[in-house]
Amino acid sequence: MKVLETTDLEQKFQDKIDREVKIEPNDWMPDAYRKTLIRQMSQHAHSEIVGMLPEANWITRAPNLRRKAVLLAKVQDEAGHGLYLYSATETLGADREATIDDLHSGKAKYSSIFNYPALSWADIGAIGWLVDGAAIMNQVALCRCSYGPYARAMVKICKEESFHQRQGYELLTTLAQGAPEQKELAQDALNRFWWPALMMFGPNDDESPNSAQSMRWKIKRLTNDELRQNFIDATVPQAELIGLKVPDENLKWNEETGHYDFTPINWDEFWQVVNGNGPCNKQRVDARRKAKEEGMWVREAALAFAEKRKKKLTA
Ligand code: FAQ
Repeated sequence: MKVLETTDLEQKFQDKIDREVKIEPNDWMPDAYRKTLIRQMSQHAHSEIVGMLPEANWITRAPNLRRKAVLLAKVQDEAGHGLYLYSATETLGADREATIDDLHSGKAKYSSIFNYPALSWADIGAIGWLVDGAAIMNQVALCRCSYGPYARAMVKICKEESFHQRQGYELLTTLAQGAPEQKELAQDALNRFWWPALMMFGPNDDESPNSAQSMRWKIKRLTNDELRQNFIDATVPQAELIGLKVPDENLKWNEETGHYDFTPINWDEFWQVVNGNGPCNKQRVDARRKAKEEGMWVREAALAFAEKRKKKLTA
């Protein structure tokens, strides 16, 4: 039997990708492909889990039972997304606990957006509408990612995110049509979440070190800038429809390009937040660390039970 050289293997791998054949966990893959997926998928999992914190903080203060039930369901969904994504990351050989420990030590990244506080009830609407909206824009493209387990996880996640986006928009619509003070709250939430939501898509394409290779491997199907532009084009009319103003003086429909023009993003703020200096970075990581420490007895009990059961079954 002919032993394939790495270069042959790499060629076959790329051919498969070019033919739109999914890569599965036991297939040969270049180390760099595996590493890039572990990086992106674990960051994505951490984002889902850390992302529960700003919203969970409002569950006890929801204004009525319907809103409370919806918010509870949404936060639970995010936990589920984190779990699928940690499992999908394990199919690449990553150790789940080590990955989580990287989050708790501050080594691992997670989405910049979750380092901003949710200051008012209107922020719950803005998070659903803008943060889940941006997440969907990105994740719909990831449903076609070349790595099978990630692509399949994304299909279910996108269905749930779509409900999240709608509940957020409906919440803000209700506020925007309410008393002047309620409309003000909605506008203030949009003012604070607009720019951080645009930053979720990552640096501009010419400053994105991972994009070119990830596009070649069809992990990413659209670039950071393409996704950001699609998000702006879809979201600005939604803001106008409910009488809110997007906080960008240079925002203007461009007949020639068929897209909105907008002010360049403040990348200094983005990198400050990514590098640990956002308004809530410390609080978020501390909360996750504390949750692990305080839940340790549950893990220990579950592991002891599993061990006992295993012994019984093999006795
Ligand atoms: N925040 O070369 P690129 C959600 C890092 S889920 C922090 O462009 P890439 C649901 C990037 O990691 C939201 N860091 O990187 C929800 C890289 O650093 P590294 C999360 C960021 O990977 C809603 C460096 O900058 N979604 O919201 C960010 O090709 C409500 C250079 O960047 C995903 O994770 C950022 N915003 O493209 C939950 C989707 N952007 O690792 C609860 C999957 C970039 O080399 C409540 N991820 N960086 O040290 C992706 O699609 C990609 O990883 C990108 C970045 C597009 C985020």
